[in-house]
Amino acid sequence: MAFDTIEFSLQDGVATLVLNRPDSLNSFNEAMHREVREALTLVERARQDGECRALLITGNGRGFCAGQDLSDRAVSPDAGADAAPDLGHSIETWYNPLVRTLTALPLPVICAVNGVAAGAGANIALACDLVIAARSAKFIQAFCKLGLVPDSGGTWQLPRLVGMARAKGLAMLGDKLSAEQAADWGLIWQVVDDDALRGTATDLARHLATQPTRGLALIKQALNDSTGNDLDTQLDLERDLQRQAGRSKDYREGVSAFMERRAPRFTGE
Ligand code: T3D
Repeated sequence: MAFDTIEFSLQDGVATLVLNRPDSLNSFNEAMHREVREALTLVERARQDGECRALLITGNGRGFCAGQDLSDRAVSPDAGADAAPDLGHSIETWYNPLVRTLTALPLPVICAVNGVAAGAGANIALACDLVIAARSAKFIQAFCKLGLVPDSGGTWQLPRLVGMARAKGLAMLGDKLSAEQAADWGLIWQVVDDDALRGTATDLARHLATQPTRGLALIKQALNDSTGNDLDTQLDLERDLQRQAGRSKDYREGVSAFMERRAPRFTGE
């Protein structure tokens, strides 16, 4: 399928979605939202067909994503509130469904942050399961500079990942956070040299796509759900998910391969 604002491919069990509006640092306009949604529908279909077992998201050019395309939001400061765009509608229609889809997708989602990730762009990256950043990348909670509130799950992710003190500093100051600082603070998984980013992220996605991806999806669910659960509820959830995992073909294959001292061949079933 041909896209204008993204690139999309499916190879070796890995779907790769590349944001492709480099002139505006891959900021989101409605066309890109529509195409990202369409691509994620293809990912889900391919997952159900057993052809997609990991998703990699990255961007073209020197930015990963600068959040909302602000050229779609320009209104005279003197115009009344009625002239302002309804940002709640935009969030409800586009950003929230995107974050919900990435979070619920039952396969590993890797984000390769190739450059600046600002506003919603930063928080969409954080909604992915494993975030790898180029050494030159920066994370910016740019919202406060515009009088806005972090969205796309930022106010939920930040205190959980880095603690309330750092979350407030990032959200209220909107300073650039370097990739290395982001990794040191536990915001992201890994930092690599710029020229190694795409290769490292692709290798990781291909590796994950050969693993027991049904089990990885259950791990994702357990860890995501843990944030709202008390220990008792989480123990019950682990029991239920382990029951499901224990019935998978991959579990049987994993145990057989161990007993036979051979490499396992996982299929995600
Ligand atoms: O509205 C809703 O639907 C609600 C949802 C809101 C979610 C949000 O994401 S709100 C936050 C929006 N994003 C921002 O506030 C970030 C704005 N951009 C910046 O602050 C800076 O561009 C960066 C710090 C990200 C990068 O700075 P720098 O110096 O490396 O690059 P630059 O020169 O500012 O940008 C390069 C080009 O990209 C430039 O275009 P030009 O002059 O070369 O033609 C710039 O205008 C364009 N660009 C960057 N960010 C955006 C953008 N164009 C439109 N929208 C952007 N967000």
